Amino acid sequence: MSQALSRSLLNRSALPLMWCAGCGNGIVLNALLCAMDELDMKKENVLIVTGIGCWGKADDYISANALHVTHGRALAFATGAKAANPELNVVVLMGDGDGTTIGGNHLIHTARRNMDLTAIIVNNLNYGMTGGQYSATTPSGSITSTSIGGNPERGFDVCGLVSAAGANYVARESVSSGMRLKNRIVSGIRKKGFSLIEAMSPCSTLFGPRNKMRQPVEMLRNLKEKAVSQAKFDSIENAEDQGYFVAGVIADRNIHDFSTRYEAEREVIMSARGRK
Ligand SMILES: Cc1ncc(C[n+]2csc(CCOP(=O)(O)OP(=O)(O)O)c2C)c(N)n1
Repeated sequence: MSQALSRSLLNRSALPLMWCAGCGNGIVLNALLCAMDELDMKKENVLIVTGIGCWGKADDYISANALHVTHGRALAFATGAKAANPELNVVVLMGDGDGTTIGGNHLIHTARRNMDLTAIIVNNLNYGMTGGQYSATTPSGSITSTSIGGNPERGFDVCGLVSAAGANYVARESVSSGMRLKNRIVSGIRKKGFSLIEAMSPCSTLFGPRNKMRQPVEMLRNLKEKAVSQAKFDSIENAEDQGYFVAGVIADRNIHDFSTRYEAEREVIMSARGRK
């Protein structure tokens, strides 16, 4: 990425990164830092909210205001912060366990409210930090520490769910395409209303080796091959069962966001009470 050298909001004092070799989190972090540079975001106006998990440690490496909160509740904290200070640029970083499994209900309702937040969910298809248990996004049949014979459940289509719930911007990319990921994050932060960027990423320590991808590079290659357009996805028989996923922009619209509507309604109430 050409902008990679600037990364003005990188907290160099926290380096080296704590993530395993071959993990995709560093690529997503880099994409976010480059996006923030491109948007000329100032640390005083940025709040990073993280839940618990490997990706939840990302705020350590970002030089901005941060809230590191309880597992699954990052969107609830972020909603409170944004409602209290609508000027803040709030970016919420969650794993698939954090954001879609224990935190799934918050995800649905934050999208429904269309809160003006940007969420980046790193989907590594399992609970990384706690030993590779299956999450709500683990594909059917995958081997994890809690599905040793293959996951009997079906994984969530996170973008489909959030789009149906009403978010203004929804996109999915793989870490095999860092520049596209950065571009989606830029669009998501620019968009008023709720934005979700799902980053498909390898867990090269726990998920890969259990699922016939011993080397990190095999996981990256697999992600690159399985990221397809909607048209291609629709043309492949049993695409989901074969691990294909749609990459690109899933939703991009301008339904009114919570903060704008709330502010207008507050004005009405205040003037009815004779106060401004
Ligand atoms: C309420 C609560 N339940 C469970 C845990 C244990 N826990 C910590 S991290 C984690 C899973 C994280 O997985 P994910 O969100 O997918 O992030 P990753 O580590 O893969 O980046 C769990 C279950 C916790 N800290 N708090």
